[in-house]
Amino acid sequence: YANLQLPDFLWGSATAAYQCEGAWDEDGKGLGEWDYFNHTSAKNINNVDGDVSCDFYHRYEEDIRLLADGGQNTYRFSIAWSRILPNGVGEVNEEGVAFYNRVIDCCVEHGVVPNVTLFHYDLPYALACKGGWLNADVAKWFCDYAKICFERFGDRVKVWATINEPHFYSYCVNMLGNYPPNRSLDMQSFMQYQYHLMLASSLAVRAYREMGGDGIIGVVHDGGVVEVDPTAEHPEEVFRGADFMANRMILVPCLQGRLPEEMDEMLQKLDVLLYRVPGDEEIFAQGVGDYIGLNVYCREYATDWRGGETQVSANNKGGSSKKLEGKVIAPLYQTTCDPDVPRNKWGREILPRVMYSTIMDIVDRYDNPLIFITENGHGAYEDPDAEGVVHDEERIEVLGQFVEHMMRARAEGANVHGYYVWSTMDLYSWINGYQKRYGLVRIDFDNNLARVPKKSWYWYRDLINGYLNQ
Ligand code: BGP
Repeated sequence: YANLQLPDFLWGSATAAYQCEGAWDEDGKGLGEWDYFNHTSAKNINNVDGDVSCDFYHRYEEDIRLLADGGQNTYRFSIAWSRILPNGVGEVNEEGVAFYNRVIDCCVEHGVVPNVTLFHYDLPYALACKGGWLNADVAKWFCDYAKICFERFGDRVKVWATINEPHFYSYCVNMLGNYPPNRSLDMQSFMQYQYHLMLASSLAVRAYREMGGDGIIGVVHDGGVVEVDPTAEHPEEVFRGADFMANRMILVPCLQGRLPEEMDEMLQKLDVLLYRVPGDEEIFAQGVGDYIGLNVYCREYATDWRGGETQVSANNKGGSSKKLEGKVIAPLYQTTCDPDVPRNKWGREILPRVMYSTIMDIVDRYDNPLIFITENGHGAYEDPDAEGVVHDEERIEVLGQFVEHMMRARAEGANVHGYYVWSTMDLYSWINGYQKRYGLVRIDFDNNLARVPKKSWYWYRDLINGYLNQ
């Protein structure tokens, strides 16, 4: 890490293209899968879309300036594939390229390191129509798109992520059925998705090196450590099953350049047949990432499978519903509820110490790789005071604890060199619309999209200053 010309520690915040850009059909942008889904589907739970969102497309200067004023030295954002290639493949849309050039230049002018994700859930609709991540050609499509980005932006972008959360994304699309195209409990597609996403990622990593890329490139994983309920009768089996399902289909290819050794055994138990092509092993072997990005929100709290059929659930409605997130993955394990752990309005555990265990699990088992905490956030409903300021003490409290646990891991030797709050400003939440807020900056969606820093913005600025001046 020392050889890269980057700050010793990257302190920043993150967004994703569809969640903040708006301008869904401007300047030659092609239709994205989420555009199509939110415009047409009855499953658009909150009946909202990202057509305008924060209008980052027109207001990026203000957002990046605010971020820099808040002491942040890095900004993680994603590129919308359909802005660069409106049909997913083929002709480049120069206006899309020009937009990201402006964003990147603006970062550089403010001394902000751009950390760029190539795919954050927004597949071009033209490719979705061809089966998307189930199509055997998808890795090549992705790699061709990635190469264009390396070529056009690689002179200024030195930190790349191929895919955001290949595991959680595949899970939402194919098991929960709350991301388009809403397949439910389709284990076959869930596993095939992860396989193709990691194959695509490895192919792009290899291409980056072949092109002489002089930065670093990795994958962003929804890092949730597996912890087993102490009353489980077969804790080792539970751990193996849950860790395979939640982590190892991503971590092993990214960090060790191969598929997990237990994969065939697990797939057999799950009754899944994976489509693989000769030559894939070589791609995995040549596509080892330089780092792993971890989005840390919660853990996978697991216990023995009690015999039911596979089923999954999530709480999409927030405070009004008592539904908890949970799953039964027959015959491997099921998740369980720890009554002593507080939960947020969406039923997710609030447990900052998992930051430490998530990092240390990877340090111990994957040879202490370079790690960035690419997302960590606290979602809430919140109202501003009369001046429009949000007093988000709860966010400050929770994130402060998460940071302490990260620093504890770092003090014990973990190779952690970056931390990003989710999110830079309030934005569209995939299945919760605009009510669930994560931002350091409030966006008034009813009043001209006015930006007002929250209490947490000031807190984060002081925290960064404190660490930088240590
Ligand atoms: C991560 C995604 C982000 C963001 C965040 C919060 O999984 O990478 O894009 O959405 O979760 O999720 P949500 O808005 O669903 O609460």
